[in-house]
Amino acid sequence: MSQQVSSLFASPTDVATYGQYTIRQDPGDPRPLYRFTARITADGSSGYRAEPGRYHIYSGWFCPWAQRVILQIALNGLEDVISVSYVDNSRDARGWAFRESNGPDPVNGFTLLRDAYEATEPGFDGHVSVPTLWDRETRRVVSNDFVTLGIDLATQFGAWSNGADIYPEHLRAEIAELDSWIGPAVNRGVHRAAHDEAARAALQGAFTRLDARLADAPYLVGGQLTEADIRLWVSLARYPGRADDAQRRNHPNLWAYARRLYQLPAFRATTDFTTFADPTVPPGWDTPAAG
Ligand SMILES: N[C@@H](CCC(=O)N[C@@H](CS)C(=O)NCC(=O)O)C(=O)O
Repeated sequence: MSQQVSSLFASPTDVATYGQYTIRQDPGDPRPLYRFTARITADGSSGYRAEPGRYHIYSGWFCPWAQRVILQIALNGLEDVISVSYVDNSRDARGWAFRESNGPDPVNGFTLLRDAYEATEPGFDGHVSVPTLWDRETRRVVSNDFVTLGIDLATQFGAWSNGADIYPEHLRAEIAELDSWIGPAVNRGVHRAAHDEAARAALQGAFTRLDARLADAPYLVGGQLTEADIRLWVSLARYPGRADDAQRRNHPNLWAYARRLYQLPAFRATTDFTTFADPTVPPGWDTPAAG
C-alpha cells in the first residue's frame, strides 16, 4: 500500500542531485519557447471542441500566468467542466512535479509534469510550464499558452458557463490597449522592479496611472469585471510592497480596488499567499469590505 501511494509522487526537490531547472535553446533554433498553442473552439473547428469533462489544467498556486486561467474557470463557474490540479511549489532540474504538498496528478498519475509533454512529443526539450492544458481524448498537451488559453475558457464554454462575460467583445480593444502598458510595466516588471531602478519607476508610474483610472470606476474597463482586472490582479497580489503603508497612501484607489477584488470568492479561492515570495496578506484584506 505505502509503495502504491509513494509512486504517485516525485521524490523531494533535490537541486544538489538534479541541478537547477534550466532550458537550453540553441542559437538559431526557430521554434517558439512555449510550443503548444492549439485552441479550443465551441464548434470543434480547431480539432479541440469545448466539451465538459474533456480537459484538465495543470496549474501552480505560485504562478501568476496560471492564476489568470484558473480565475477564468472560477468566474465562469466552470469548475465541474474543466478539472484542475496543482504541481508542487518548488522544482529542480526535473521541472514541476507532483508531491504530497498539492496532491497527485489525478488524470494520468504522472509524477513529473514533464511526462505529459514527453507523452505528447517524445524527446520534448522545451519549457515545461504551468498552466498546461491536457486533453483526455487525444491524450496530449494542447496548450501552454496562457493568453489564448484564458481567452478560450472565457469565450468557448458558454454552453456550460454561468453567463459571466469576462471578455466582452465590445471591450476587447480597450483590454488590449491596457495590456500594452500594464503587461511590460506591471505583469513583467513587478519582479524586475526589486533590483532595477528603471523597472521600479515604470511600475510606480503604472500604479499612478491605474490609481487615477480607478478613482471613479470600480473596474478597469466598461464598469464591469473583465479579463483586464484578472491580468492586473495576479500581479498586484504578488507585488512585494502590497502591504506597505506608503503604497496605500500613494495609490489609495488601486489598493482599495485590489482589496475589493480579494473579497470576491473567485479571487479568494484562487489566491494562496503562502506560495508567494512574500506571504503577507495586507491589513484589512481578510475582513469583508464595508457596503
Ligand atoms: N513564461 C510563460 C508563462 C508561464 C510561466 O512562465 N510559467 C512559469 C511558472 S510562473 C513556469 O512554469 N515556468 C517554467 C518554464 O517556463 O520553463 C509564457 O511566456 O508563456
